[in-house]
Amino acid sequence: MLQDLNQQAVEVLNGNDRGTYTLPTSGLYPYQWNWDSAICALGYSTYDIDRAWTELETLFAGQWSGGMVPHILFHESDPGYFPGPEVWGGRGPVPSSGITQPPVAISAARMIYERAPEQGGDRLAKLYPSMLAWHRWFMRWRLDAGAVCVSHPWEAGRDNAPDWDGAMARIKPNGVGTYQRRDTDHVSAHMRPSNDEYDRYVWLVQLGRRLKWDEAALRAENPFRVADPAMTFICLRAARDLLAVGESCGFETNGLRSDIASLERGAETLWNGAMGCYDSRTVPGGFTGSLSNASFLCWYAGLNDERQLPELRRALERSAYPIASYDPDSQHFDPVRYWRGPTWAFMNMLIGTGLAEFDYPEARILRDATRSLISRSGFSEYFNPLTGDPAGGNSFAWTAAVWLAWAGPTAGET
Ligand code: 9WN
Repeated sequence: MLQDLNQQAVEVLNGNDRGTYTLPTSGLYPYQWNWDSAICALGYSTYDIDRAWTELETLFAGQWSGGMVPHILFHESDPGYFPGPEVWGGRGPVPSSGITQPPVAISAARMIYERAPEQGGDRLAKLYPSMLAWHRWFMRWRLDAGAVCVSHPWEAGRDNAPDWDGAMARIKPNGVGTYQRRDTDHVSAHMRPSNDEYDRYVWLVQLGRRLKWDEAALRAENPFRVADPAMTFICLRAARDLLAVGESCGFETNGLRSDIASLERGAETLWNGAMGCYDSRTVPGGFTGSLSNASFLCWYAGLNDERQLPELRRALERSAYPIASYDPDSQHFDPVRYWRGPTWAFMNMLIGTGLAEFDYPEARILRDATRSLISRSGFSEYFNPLTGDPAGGNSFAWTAAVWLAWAGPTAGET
């Protein structure tokens, strides 16, 4: 039965494979997404190392001259998605969005290399300067006191997390005009962001396009800036991974040590002592009061922080199908609305990877819980943390990849 799921996972991944990149799922998301691709590459690496590298190479082929790697690459036009390339007006080598996503791809490159160094040395060497340029772009444009900020909820990848509510309320989406959402053609509206949120997402895209995605101009005019624990922790791990492979392979590592120290200091600015968790911080402003699945990525970042353990243990017990993307005891919790409560398998994998590296038994508890969830409800986009029911899109590439790379029985013991 679990072996059948291996086969099904490969079919889901291959079914979304477009040869050199992978769709998150066809219909709802007909393009290449940044952090989805990184997770897919980890899935491919369990049975096809060459295909795993190709996924990352296609992603980096869309890198802008300043180092930014876009969150969506529009390889082939598809009217089924809004906002498409003509709305974004990206200015890179491939039609794209104008924002990025957390750089899981950098850490994925290290993992894939270490899985089969003899097959990946040349490909890693070619990708390394592009990865370093992306890291430096974050350091140049996104830091606040060392924590990494997001400039759009879509950049965080946790689109409608309550973390952004305060910063979103600053936006008055006047003049956004009429547009047609396409996401609710595919998924029931009660599982998706609200229309008020969508107006603000689109308003921010229009602002970026008007400013030609000039980061200095955006820095001055964009009212949305939030220091995000997920972005900070994922950038911190990426920097450590660049340093590790740079040193072992003899690549340039200038500045990485001091960048790591800055990011560590930045992570500490996200510690909300009153709540006992890592929290987002609106800039300017303060803590957002958010205990989310992002709070538990500190171990993934290489920070063995015992202060975060009590809430982790509570999160593992509080819902039958952990880890909820937002604290079930919060007034903002909604078990099916996207990033306001549902469980996301790939976030569990990142959290569990970090926990395993510090030998916490919770790594195994989380992996086993994710295994039962996927066995019960399939390769869904996300899941209701209270009932385990599937939610969002189905036949999702990254959930299948998580099965192969971490949650399934052949993924190796944690
Ligand atoms: C906007 C593809 C992406 C994920 C994000 C997830 C969702 C897009 C959307 O889907 O975002 O980027 O249209 O809702 O929130 O994490 O990368 O799976």
